[in-house]
Amino acid sequence: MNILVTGGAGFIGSNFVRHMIETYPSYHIVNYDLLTYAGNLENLKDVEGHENYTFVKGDINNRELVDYLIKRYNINVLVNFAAESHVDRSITDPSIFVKSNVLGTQALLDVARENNITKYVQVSTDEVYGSLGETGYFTEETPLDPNSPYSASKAGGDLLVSAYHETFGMNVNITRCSNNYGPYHFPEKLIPLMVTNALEGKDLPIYGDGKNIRDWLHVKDHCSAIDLVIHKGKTGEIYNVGGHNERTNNEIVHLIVKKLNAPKDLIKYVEDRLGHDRRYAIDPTKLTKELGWTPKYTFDTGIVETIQWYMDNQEWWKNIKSGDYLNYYNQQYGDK
Ligand code: NAD
Ligand code: TDX
Repeated sequence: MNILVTGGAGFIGSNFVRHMIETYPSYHIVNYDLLTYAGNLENLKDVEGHENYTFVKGDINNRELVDYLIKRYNINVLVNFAAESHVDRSITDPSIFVKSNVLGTQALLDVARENNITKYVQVSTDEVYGSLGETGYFTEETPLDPNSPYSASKAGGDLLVSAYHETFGMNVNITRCSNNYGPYHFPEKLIPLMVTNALEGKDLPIYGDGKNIRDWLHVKDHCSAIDLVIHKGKTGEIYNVGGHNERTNNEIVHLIVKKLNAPKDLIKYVEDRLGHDRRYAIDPTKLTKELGWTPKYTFDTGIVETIQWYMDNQEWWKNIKSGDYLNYYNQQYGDK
């Protein structure tokens, strides 16, 4: 297989590129990424120069370049991770979310179709289903009901993928995963933000009452699910990905404080996120029953390993936190 991975320099994409190179030495992986603030080639330093790996910088909206790469590398599978991914940024500036997550997806679908790509996989999110009450789970049949500009743009991309399957018969799959955690997670997101702030002795800002619930999955378990979907996913199908691991934000932050032996008074309750979804929880039965997926990590071991990774890789996150990120951070948290 020759796989075009778009957005492969971000958090999940870089873990996926590494997973595929290690698992399938005969495949060629072409990583195409715009290197926005979230894209970072340091995430893939260890695979650079590997004979089955190529990196190309570019925008998924650049149809000519994507077309050229598909032809040049005889691409038969396209996996799209490329997206603006942070909910808070989508509240401040929604436009780029529509451009990359909706129009970018459409550009990829057009070029993939023109080149008769055998399989297109769209990496999506549980946030497209909106927010749950205290009980119940998202299944693949749950109606789309996105609340943030981020999740609305992801839902828009998903609808185009389904439409290209129905209208043009393209062989597509959509995966909808819950919140990931693990190595190379950009420090604007809850877990890496709290771990790195605690290591720096900085405040730990919890939005609202901290009782919002997220369903956490180790990024490597997400990668193994996408791998299965590429190889065994049935045409046009959607697969939810999650490991039944619901935690409140309060639980997550208290756990991190405890593991790092950090002072509890670093925890600060700040103004809530606008339109803050209360609870996400995934029912992964379809993926488990039909494709045989099972997660390998428990949260208890995964979070300890992840905290250790941030302790061992301080240069990686300190480089990020001292750059452009500082302006974002001051804008986001400065007045809270
Ligand atoms: P990320 O922000 O860490 O990485 C996104 C990558 O896409 C970056 O490398 C960035 O440079 C690249 N990119 C952005 N716009 C681009 C464009 N126009 N052209 C080419 N490249 C572009 O995000 P992530 O957390 O790794 O998420 C990857 C995908 O998985 C996203 O589609 C996201 O919606 C989805 N997802 C994320 C999670 C999560 O918990 N992080 C959960 C479920 C689904
Ligand atoms: O400083 C913070 N304080 C806080 O309380 C931050 C950054 C977050 N939070 C809360 C908001 C959420 O309830 O923590 C929870 C998790 O927040 P994020 O890490 O921003 O993730 P979330 O909004 O749940 O979205 C993530 O999971 C689904 C990814 O960023 C998305 O790309 C993915 O689709």
